[in-house]
Amino acid sequence: MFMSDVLYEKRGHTAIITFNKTADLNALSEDFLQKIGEAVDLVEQDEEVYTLILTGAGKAFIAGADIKEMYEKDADSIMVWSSLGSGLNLRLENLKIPVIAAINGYALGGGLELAMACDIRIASEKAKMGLPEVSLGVICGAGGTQRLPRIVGEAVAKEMIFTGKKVNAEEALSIGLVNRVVPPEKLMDTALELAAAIERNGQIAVGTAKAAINFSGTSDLEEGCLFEREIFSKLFETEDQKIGMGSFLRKEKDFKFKN
Ligand code: CO8
Repeated sequence: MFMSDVLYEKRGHTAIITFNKTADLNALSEDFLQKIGEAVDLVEQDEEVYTLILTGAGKAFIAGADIKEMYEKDADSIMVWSSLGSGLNLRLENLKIPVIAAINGYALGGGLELAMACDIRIASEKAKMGLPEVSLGVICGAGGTQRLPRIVGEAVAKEMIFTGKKVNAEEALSIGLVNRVVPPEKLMDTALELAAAIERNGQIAVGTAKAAINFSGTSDLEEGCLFEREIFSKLFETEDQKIGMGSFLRKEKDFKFKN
């Protein structure tokens, strides 16, 4: 499906959203944010989609929020606008399925904020990432100050945010900002292989694991373990549990989960 500057495609159980507004390096304007949101609607409405890959066309994943559009804003209008970005990121983070960011190039400001709301980040060797907002006289407005320290730790996050410096793919790997780095021509294949490895498993279990891991970000250990135990036990009401464990016991290798 083609939605002007956002491309939506399905390959088997994998949905791919490609940011395709190359003239301004996929800068996040209000209109563009809305279009990305519409593509995410398609993912949410389709129960046959098990994983989502986000990537960019051209030399950027997303080079940040649209500076031309932001320049004219005041404190009230920017709140409305940045809540669109924050809302999109929270939606991605809370999608029931795993979301993989395949970072092809620049992921800056709002672009890195969006990538950080994804579950797994794979970077091309050409990727450059950073939160340069302070160089524009502002700070992150879509969760960057909250997610970066959770991912890389507070000290590294503070250095990156206070300096606004960009890190390349290898540096990003060394601080845990991305899961792996691959040559540009292998980026999509790697993301698709990862998606396929996830899709072979029980999808209710994968979604439940995502919910449990996300919960760990906002809870203490005791609460988290309690939450895990509750949703772990609910999985014993699913057919997938009987299929997965039964197949192991019968030594069947070639079996499929319910969905
Ligand atoms: N906004 C608007 N236009 C942009 C942006 C942007 N963020 N980034 C690039 N462009 C445009 C350029 O203006 C240029 O347009 P034109 O051809 O009309 O002059 C075109 O894209 C190509 O860019 P360059 O010529 O600059 O390409 P280079 O390869 O020379 O440089 C860079 C690439 C280094 C990525 C450079 O474009 C750059 O520094 N861009 C800005 C990066 C940045 O500062 N991003 C952070 C923005 S602030 C932010 O994201 C705050 C988020 C707050 C909340 C978000 C809610 C959604």
